[in-house]
Amino acid sequence: MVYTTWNATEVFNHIAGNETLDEESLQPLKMMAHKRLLLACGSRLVSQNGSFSTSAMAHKSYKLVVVGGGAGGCATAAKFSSKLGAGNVAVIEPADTHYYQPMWTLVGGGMKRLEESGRPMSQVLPKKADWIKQRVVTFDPHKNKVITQDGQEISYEFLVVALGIQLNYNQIKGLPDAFETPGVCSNYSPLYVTKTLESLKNFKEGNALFSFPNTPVKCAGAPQKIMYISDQYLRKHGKRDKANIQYFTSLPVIFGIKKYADALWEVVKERNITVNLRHNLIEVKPDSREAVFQNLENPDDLKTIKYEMLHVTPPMSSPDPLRQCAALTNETGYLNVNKHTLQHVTFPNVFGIGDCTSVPTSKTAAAVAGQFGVMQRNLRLAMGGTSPKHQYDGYTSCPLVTGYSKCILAEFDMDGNPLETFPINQAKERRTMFHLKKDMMPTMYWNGMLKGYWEGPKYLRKLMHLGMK
Ligand code: FAD
Ligand code: UQ1
Repeated sequence: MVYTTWNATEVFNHIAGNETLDEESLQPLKMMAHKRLLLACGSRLVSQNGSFSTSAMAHKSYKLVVVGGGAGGCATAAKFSSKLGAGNVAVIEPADTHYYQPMWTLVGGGMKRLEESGRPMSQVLPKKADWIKQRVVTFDPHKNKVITQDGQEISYEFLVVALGIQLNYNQIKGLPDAFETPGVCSNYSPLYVTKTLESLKNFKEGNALFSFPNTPVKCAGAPQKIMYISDQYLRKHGKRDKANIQYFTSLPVIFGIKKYADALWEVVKERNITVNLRHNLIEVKPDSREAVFQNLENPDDLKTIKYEMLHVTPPMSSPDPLRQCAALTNETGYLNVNKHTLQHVTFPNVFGIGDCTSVPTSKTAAAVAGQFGVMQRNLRLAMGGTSPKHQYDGYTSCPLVTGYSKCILAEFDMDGNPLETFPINQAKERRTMFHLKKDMMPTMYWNGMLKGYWEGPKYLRKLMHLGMK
């Protein structure tokens, strides 16, 4: 095990994507962004079949444009399309299916089916909003417009950016091709999540490896939730004594918040799981079934380890079209918003919500819910010509599922302090929290959050603590 001198704030900033890069680290990013910008500009002129696009001159205009129809975008569109009426709100979203991603932990562990986690986008986006089924390729905040892949220019009075975070599997040598081979899986994509259960079913003997990348991620607990579920699966099926379970994390800690980290160290000790801190997965060799990890404290130290099963959490980044717009982003490429008001720091008619923003908290749907309450109120004030006054406290939550009936419900704020809803010790593994995660949260998401009614458990917390928190 490697020990380092990172402090809690550094760890927290790392997970939240809030760390700054030096000029040398930024150089390759800038070159890549420049190349992609040229490609993106090209795609505006040429349609998918290679001919010139007839829609290159199409131009539409809206009071509010929402980019991205995921958790944050859907809630925002629902709230404002009902307030502003038909024809005033557009959502730009390319996907056919809206996924409730938090369910993928349970899909990988065989507790839910993948189909249960998705619904047609047409059913979840509000009827009163125009759905532009396109990918945004260029942001032009100086001209209050965005440009889509098929060349449409969409103008706005107000813009909400809700693009989520980008998965970069291809930054690991050997991926994504190795997903076609036995034992390699990832709960982070609908393409690979069903391979997790398949890998567990086919497990005979050897190493079961679980990785955490050297970038910010969404739901920082998910890479280890599936490890605890896998441990329980292997025990249930009489294969645990043939398995060597190992966690390889780029971080210097098991979890960013000490209260929950202490509880998780107890879990790994009790379950006989090995934790390797400051190790980053850099290559998968499917022919020899080996994974290569780099020791981040000593980069020349590469460890090649045989696997029977390898669960990959990919490196992630701000989405390319956003990263390429320097006017909108901070030095790490995320949408540069005021962390309390969620208004853009230089364009007052631009707001952000969710994983694509610079807000220094752990990226989760629970955080999106908390941000939504603040953002929609501040956006309404901005639309009425008033300055935003509502303040986001950084609330986020990570239900750390540790088996088929147990869960530690981590809840904390942007300073890394626990901010718990229930007046009990939430660092303890509990069956009630497991049912909250597995049975209650999906209903709350589909029927509350996506319709713009769920703003996180702030009022429930006050009630539970008799107004004291
Ligand atoms: P998303 O919901 O990801 O939506 C982004 C949308 O933008 C997508 O629909 C995408 O298609 C669209 N988009 C992307 N690029 C473009 C483009 N160029 N133009 C237009 N649209 C675009 N959170 C929890 O609170 N609790 C959990 O237990 C939990 N567990 C998780 C487990 C896993 C395995 C995963 C993967 C995530 C988990 N999360 C959890 C995290 C949660 O799902 C995300 O934080 C949340 O969905 C973020 O919402 P968002 O609106 O920012 O982005
Ligand atoms: C939450 O609000 C939320 O967003 C919808 C989640 O995402 C699925 C969560 O996992 C959790 C735990 C919360 C917080 C809710 C309560 C009732 C504590």
